[in-house]
Amino acid sequence: MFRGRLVPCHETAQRLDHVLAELQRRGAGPLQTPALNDGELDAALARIHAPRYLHFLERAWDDWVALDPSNAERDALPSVWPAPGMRFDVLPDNFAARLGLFSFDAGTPLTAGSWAAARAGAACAIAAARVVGSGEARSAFALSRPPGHHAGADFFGGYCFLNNAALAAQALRDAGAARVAVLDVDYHHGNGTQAIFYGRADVTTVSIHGDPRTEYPFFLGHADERGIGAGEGFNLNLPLPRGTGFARWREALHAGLDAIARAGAEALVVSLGVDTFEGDPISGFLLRSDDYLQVGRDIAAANLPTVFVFEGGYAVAEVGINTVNVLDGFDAAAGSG
Ligand code: Q9C
Ligand code: ZN
Repeated sequence: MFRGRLVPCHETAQRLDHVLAELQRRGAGPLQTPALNDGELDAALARIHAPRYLHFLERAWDDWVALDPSNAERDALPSVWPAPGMRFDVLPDNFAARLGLFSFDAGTPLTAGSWAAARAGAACAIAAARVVGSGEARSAFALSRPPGHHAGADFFGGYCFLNNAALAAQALRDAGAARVAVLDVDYHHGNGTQAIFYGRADVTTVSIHGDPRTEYPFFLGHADERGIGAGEGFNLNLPLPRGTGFARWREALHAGLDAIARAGAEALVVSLGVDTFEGDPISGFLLRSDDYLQVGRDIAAANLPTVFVFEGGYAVAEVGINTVNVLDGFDAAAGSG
C-alpha cells in the first residue's frame, strides 16, 4: 500500500536470488541450511518475541482465508491500529483488529508463505549465531528474506515479521558472549532491534540511517534515544540526511564501531541492508558498489566474531554485488580468505 494504491512490493524473492548467485559466482564457501529442530527454534523465538504475537503470526494466514475463501487470492493488510491511550492488552477476536494490534504500517503484506519464510529466516540467523558463538567459524552470513530489523517483540512492519538480528544477538548471548553489539547499516532505522534491547546493557544497539524526520520509519531513530534504565547509554542512533555520501557515512560507521568497542562487546551482529546504495529506489544515500568493500574492511577492524544478517536493499540488479562486496571486504581484512 503506497499513496492510496496497491503497488508491487519492493521486497521480492529476486533480491535473495541475486545475493545467492553472487555468493556462488565468487566461490563463497561453505553454504549450509540451518539444522535446528522445531523445539529449539520455538524456544529461541520465545527469547525475543511475545507468545501472543507468535501465536497470531503462526495462524494469521489461515485466519485470513477463513474469513472468506476468496481472501486466498489477496494479501492481508492492516487498516486499523490502536492509538496511544487505547488498549493494547486485550486481544481482539476480530482479525482486522488483531492485524492492526500487531503491526505499525500498511506496507507489509502478510501472504500465504510469510510465516514459513520468516520462521526459516529466523532459524538461519540463529544457526549462524550458533556457528559463530561456538567458535566453529569466526563469521557467518545469514541469507534469508523477509528481513527483520523493523519487527519488534510483538509487531511487524517494514517488510519484517521476526527480528533475525535480535534473535542472532540473543543466541550469541546464550552461547556465552557476555556483551553483544548489533550494528545496523540498513538505510532505515532498526526500530525493532532498538525497542527489543532498549532497556538492556548486555546488548548494545547502533544504527546508521536516514534521519527519521524525513525517512521511514519516522517515529523512532533520533540521536537523543540513548536507552533506558539499565540500558541507558547502550543505544546509539546516527541519523544522517538524505543525500549523504560515503565519506560522511563512513565517519558515522567509525563512531558506531568506537561505541561498540567502548561497550566491550565480545561478538557482533551486523544488520546488513544495502539500501544505502545510490541506485536504491526507495532510499536516499549515495554509496557506490566499491564502497561496500571498504564497509566490510572497516567492520573487520573491530576484530569481533561477527554474524551478518541480510536486511534491505531494493536495487535488485546490484543487491548481490553490494552485499557480497561487504562480505568480501570483511573476509579479506579478517584474513579468512
Ligand atoms: N516509498 C527494510 O529496508 N516503506 N524495510 C517505504 C517508500 C517501507 C524498508 C516507502 C520501507 C521498509 C528492511
Ligand atoms: Zn531498509
